Formats: sequence, structure tokens, C-alpha cells
Amino acid sequence: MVECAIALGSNQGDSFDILSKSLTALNKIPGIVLKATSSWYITKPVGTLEPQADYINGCALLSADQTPEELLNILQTTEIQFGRANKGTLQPRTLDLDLLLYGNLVLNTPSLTIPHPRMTERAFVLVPLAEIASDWIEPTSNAKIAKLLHNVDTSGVKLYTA
Ligand code: PH2
Ligand code: MG
Ligand code: MG
Repeated sequence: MVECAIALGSNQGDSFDILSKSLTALNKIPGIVLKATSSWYITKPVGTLEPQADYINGCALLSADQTPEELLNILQTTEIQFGRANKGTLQPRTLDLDLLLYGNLVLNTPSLTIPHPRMTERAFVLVPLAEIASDWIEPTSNAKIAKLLHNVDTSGVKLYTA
């Protein structure tokens, strides 16, 4: 089993319900065990071309016996299961599941880059991730998540209270 970190996001549909149910669905998949979940955060959209709704974001830690590619496939299938239609990177979505970290693996293939290439600059990832993995060393920067969090502006990330 390999310890993995994923980021979850949604800004379309009943986001809180979709995000919660997606974690339950992932935990039911053979070979995947949900180890920890962060709080949920309301976050201002980052990098989108058109104005769009605020996101709910969070992170989770999984133990998985899948390869990175198998895990990516599972995440993409789960996105579709929860109604994701739009594959565009910067478009609104019902569910976005991003593989952030896979143990201390560094991988660059046409279909998959691990660690997630933008995670070190995204407060909407680092704030929830630091709750559950503050001492995890991000292997391309060699810095702990807690340290990376110090370098980003967290003003657009607010704790979500249901
Ligand atoms: N995801 C994006 C682009 N911008 N902004 C926020 N706040 N949250 C996201 O999950 C997000 C984003 C592309 O995946
Ligand atoms: Mg994403
Ligand atoms: Mg994605």
C-alpha cells in the first residue's frame, strides 16, 4: 500500500453533498482505504478566465495498492460518476479529483505528473492538505507542506461551515 494525497473540488451542483459522497465512493473501492479527510473550505476561483462560482475544496489521504495510473483512472471514473461533463481545466465542475502525492514518487508522463505541478502555489490545496499532512515532504521542492503553506496567500480560502 502507498500513502497518497488527493485534492477535491466542486463549484457546480450540490457541491458539499457531491464531495462527501465521492469520499464514501472512493473508500468502497477495493485496494483503497480512506485514512484522513480535511475540513472543507470555501475558496475563490483561481486562474479561471471567466468569473465563476466559489469552490468548495478539501483534501484526503488514502492508502492505495493501485499504480499511479490506475489511481488516476479511478479518480477520473469517479468524477464522471458524479456528473462531471466538462473536462476543461479551468471550467466549472461538479467534481474535480486531483492526485497530489503518491508516496515520495516523482513522475512525469504525458498523462500524469506527480506531485501535482500546481499544488505548491495553490492555497486552496495547501490549506486543507496542511491539516492532515503538514510534515509530508513534497518531493520536487523538498519542503514540508507546512512550509509551502507559508509561501502562499491564503486570503481567498475560508473554512466552510455547513
Ligand atoms: N481548480 C481549478 C482552477 N481554479 N480554484 C479554486 N478555488 N478551487 C479549485 O479547485 C480550482 C480553482 C482547476 O482544477
Ligand atoms: Mg484541479
Ligand atoms: Mg483535475
